[in-house]
Amino acid sequence: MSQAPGPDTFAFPKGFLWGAATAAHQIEGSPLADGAGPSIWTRFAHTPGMMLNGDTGDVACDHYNRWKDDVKLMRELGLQAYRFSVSWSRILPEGTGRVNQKGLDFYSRLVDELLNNGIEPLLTLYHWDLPAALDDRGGWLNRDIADWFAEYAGVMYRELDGRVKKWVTLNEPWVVTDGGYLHGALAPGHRSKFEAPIASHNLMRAHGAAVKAYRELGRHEIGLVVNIEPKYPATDSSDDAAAVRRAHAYMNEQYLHPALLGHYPPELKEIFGNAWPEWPAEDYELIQQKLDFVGINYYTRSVTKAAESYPLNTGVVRQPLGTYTETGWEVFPQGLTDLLVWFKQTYGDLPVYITENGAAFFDPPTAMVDDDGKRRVKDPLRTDYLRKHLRAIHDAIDAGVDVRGYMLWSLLDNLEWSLGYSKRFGMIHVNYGTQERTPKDSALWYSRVIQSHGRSL
Ligand code: LGS
Repeated sequence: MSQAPGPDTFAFPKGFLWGAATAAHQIEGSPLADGAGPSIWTRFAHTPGMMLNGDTGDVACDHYNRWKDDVKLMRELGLQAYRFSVSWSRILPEGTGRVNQKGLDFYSRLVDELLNNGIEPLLTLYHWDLPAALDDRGGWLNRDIADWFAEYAGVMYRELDGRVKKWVTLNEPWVVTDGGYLHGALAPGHRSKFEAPIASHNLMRAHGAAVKAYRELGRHEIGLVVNIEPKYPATDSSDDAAAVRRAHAYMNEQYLHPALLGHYPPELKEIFGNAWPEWPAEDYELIQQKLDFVGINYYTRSVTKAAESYPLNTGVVRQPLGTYTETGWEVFPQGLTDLLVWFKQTYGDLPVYITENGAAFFDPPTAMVDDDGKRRVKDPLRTDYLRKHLRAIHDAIDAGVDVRGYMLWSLLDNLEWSLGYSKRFGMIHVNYGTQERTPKDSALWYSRVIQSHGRSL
């Protein structure tokens, strides 16, 4: 029989960092303001047919103008950390070369405001918005991108390393290649089995080059953020076991293996066949740099079976008794414990941050006004999701995994990439007609969790 949780059951380790996350293109708006160059996402969103309902990031949450108010909201909720990303083409409008001081100033002011409010910044250098000028030169398919990325990273380190102490090179390289180069639902919208491995490999070379540059120019911590989705077999057949192996290698090991172990999992060759190239030995040396932490984004698991699909030959089995979010992802908190334990067993005792976790559930476009005249958004499903996942993290910590913090996805409702504004992940509701922000009930709940350092879970 399981015991009812007592007051200290969910106390988190000292120093555990509670925060929330966003990404530049999803919240900022004003993509061309103050001399910024276009990114592939600005271009993609303006290509007819690519975005649900024709939505674009032109206004988004107008965070580019409302950043000060947004930091105030963070402080009011008691956040200790804020993970955000920098838009490369605000800093280097052509991707390399000329630095746009006004772009740098925007992030510099944001960081100062965070620090003045006692909020620790976690800065992601690349959250998918490649400068369009670099896409015109081949983007992630061009080997030179490792140098381009290190150049941009260097500009940021020089400007902010005194004030930013936690840096992330890339957010979810798997999504960049699977969505951007293999299946085409995300920018730059390519569909090629031959391009995807090249883009993946260059992402990892760029990651390595940026970490290497950090060791020369920075003095704090740097890591990589990956999305991990544990794979469970649909049946105990050997075909399904092989499908799980392929899906796991493709999604969960493709980036962590080279970054931390210095090689790719052998299944990639099996999946991509002759589209998987042999890489020069020195590439692996560049990719495998010492990291200070790994960031893990977790949303769901998949129950996997062997099935005809391109190029993995796997399928996902919907669970008849499962709970699903608005994006159709199964709610499965145990998967987060399992993956953290797997991470420790596979890669050792590296510190881990949960850099994203959260859920889209239906919230109305306008907050309701309660009897007491206050605006409110009741979102019990999100609170339930968050509570269960935080408990799952606690279980992993009990099992010995060194988890250092939790960044809820997301601070604000925002542009969910090609799904536009149709999916709301925020703990703060955004009325896109008025830009009015309303902390949802889940945000008020999270605020109490932070205050009690997890005890109120
Ligand atoms: O907004 C993105 C969030 C939302 O859900 C964020 O920018 C990304 O970093 C991250 O990919 N995000 C995200 N990922 C969940 C992916 C789950 C895919 C499940 C597919 C099952 C069929």
